[in-house]
Amino acid sequence: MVSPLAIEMRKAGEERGVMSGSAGMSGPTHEGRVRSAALSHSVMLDTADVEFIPAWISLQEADALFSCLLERLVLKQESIVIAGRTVLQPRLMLWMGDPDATYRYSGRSFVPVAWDDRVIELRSRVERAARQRFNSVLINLYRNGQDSMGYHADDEPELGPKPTIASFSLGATRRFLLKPRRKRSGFPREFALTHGSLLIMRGTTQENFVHGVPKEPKVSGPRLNLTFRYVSRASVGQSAGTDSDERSTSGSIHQA
Ligand SMILES: O=C(O)CCC(=O)C(=O)O
Repeated sequence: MVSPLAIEMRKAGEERGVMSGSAGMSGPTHEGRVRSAALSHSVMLDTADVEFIPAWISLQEADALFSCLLERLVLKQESIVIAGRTVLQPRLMLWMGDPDATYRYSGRSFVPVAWDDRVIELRSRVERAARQRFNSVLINLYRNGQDSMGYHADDEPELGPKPTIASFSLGATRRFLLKPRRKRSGFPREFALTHGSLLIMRGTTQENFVHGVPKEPKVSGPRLNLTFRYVSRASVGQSAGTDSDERSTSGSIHQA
């Protein structure tokens, strides 16, 4: 039984630094590069707490940042271990952050590269929007619609209980799917992650839900996604994490 879905749509507030906006949950993408009224969405789905700001930065700024980051960042296709098998992730990635922000997932340990100046500027703005400090960021490059991320939760022990994760997107609009760990009707829910959008997951979202970015063969352009996190060795032991991470998969939808 799905709990009542409460969707609060409100005018994007000055305090969140929202600029012009459009598109939203299951809404139109910004193909055609048209933006309309500024709307952000706070979505309570059962115990998921997700805030989505479709046009968090202006189109001009998003264009400039996208070209600049594509030029500056060196991303690689990394392998991870799933069920004892070493597989290549279907996308390129880079783990960046404070020197002690080592992150372990899917059988690998990622030591951060030093902060890039443009990413650290972006981090300050994301921190203000999310009202949360971040010491690291996972950067993923989806080269085209064949690249993907399988369903998983960002619930590694280093992230602590009830982590806030802020996900910033540039480039091609991609589908972001969110579904409960236990199968329920009416799911998955979908967000169109547009160029310049910010999606913030809080509270028990990671505990109760998994998320993923499926393949979209019709998408030809690249997309960069930066998910800001706070990792801490002190959190290890407070949170169990799971071994249900499927982020290496091709992006097909796995039923819970
Ligand atoms: O690319 C995305 O929007 C999702 C990224 C993600 O799920 C992650 O970094 O854990």
